[in-house]
Amino acid sequence: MRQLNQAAEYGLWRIFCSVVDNFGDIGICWRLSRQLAAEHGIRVQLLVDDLVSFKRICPQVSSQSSRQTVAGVEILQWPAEPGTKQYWQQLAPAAVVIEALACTIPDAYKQHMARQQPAPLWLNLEYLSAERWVDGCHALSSPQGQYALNKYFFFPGFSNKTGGLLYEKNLQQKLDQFIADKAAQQAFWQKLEVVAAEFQLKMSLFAYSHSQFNNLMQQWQQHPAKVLCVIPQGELANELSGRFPELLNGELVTLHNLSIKVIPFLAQPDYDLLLAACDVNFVRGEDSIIRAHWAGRPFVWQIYRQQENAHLVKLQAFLDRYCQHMPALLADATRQFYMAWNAESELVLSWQKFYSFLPQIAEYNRLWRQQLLANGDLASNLVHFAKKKFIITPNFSQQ
Ligand code: TRH
Repeated sequence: MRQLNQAAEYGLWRIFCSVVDNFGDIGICWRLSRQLAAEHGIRVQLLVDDLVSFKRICPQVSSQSSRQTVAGVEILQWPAEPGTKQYWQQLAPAAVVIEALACTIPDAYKQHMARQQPAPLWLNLEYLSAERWVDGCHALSSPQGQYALNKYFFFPGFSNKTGGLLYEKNLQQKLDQFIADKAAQQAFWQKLEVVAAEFQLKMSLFAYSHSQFNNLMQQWQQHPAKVLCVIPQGELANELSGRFPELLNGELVTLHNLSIKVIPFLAQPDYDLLLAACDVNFVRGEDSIIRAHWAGRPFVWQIYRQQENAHLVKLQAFLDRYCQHMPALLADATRQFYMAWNAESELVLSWQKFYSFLPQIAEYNRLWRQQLLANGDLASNLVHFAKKKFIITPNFSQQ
């Protein structure tokens, strides 16, 4: 009943997601949509232009269906332009419209919004950045003259002046339980056809291609105990399969003390468990870095590459915040390995240093996580923001 009342209060929320490349856009939109529906009782409609990518992170999605409901979220195929004016105009009015990650909603839909009474709350959910300027830009609005509408900029981020980070209620409890439950972990690894007990160090490696990766692999081969490196299907796995074709059949390739295995792309909740089940996680992009935070294990971030090395500025900004309270030696080791990993420079020495600090990094990460959680979670902050901006709109719930 409470949920129904909430739905009536908030009306329909429509989220637009365009998959530029990779999985970050849909990964973020899907988590947000599910959380708004499950935890806030909001009716959410997610419009996505690439159901095939979506299916990779959520196997329940049908890539053939233009309208379906999964996990309480209505999923609509975002139709290709042109000739779709009618499509946009027949959509039920939404109380909140989220243009996610710099996708551009169609003009015909903007006109539709402009005719709505009252006008919807229009938000641009921005990319994640730790840069200082974000603090000053979060929640600002920009008048969209030709439509007589305001658009608000909602920034995820690492400070209490931003919208925070995606984090589901009870996630910590769920992950802690999994970490404490040896049988559950064993069952998890079994599903991946891995005998986890054989390895002293287990790592997940979700990365863009990397010219120096071979050096790191050689280093891992010399590790004094057995090391497992699991690599999700994708770019890096394909590259490695040039040398070890059996990897693509799911076979374990063992090189001295290093074993490598390519694993299937997992459903999002299983990927969260993988991060919790490993001792070190190499993550990439905007969503997996945050999931690695919640897993509480040491992690290394390969940031999404941008032209003219613009991503390195973002990386420095992240490191400035993340390493701020680390003891100097720990901060040095972390910075060096991150920079080497992202600039594709020599990795062996910086890895050795980073590795020697793993227990301290894990401990530090738990404190850093608490600090971030004090900023509230992104979905709740978004709901709070909407509540402040728009007043109860019961009519929308009838649509
Ligand atoms: O896939 P990405 O490289 O996505 C990128 C980045 O987000 C980048 O910042 C953005 O600008 C670009 O897309 C367009 O990395 P990311 O963000 O970590 O997204 C991966 C998603 O895939 C995340 O939601 C976790 C999910 N995932 C699974 O569900 N199963 C898996 O097995 C793996 C490896 C990932």
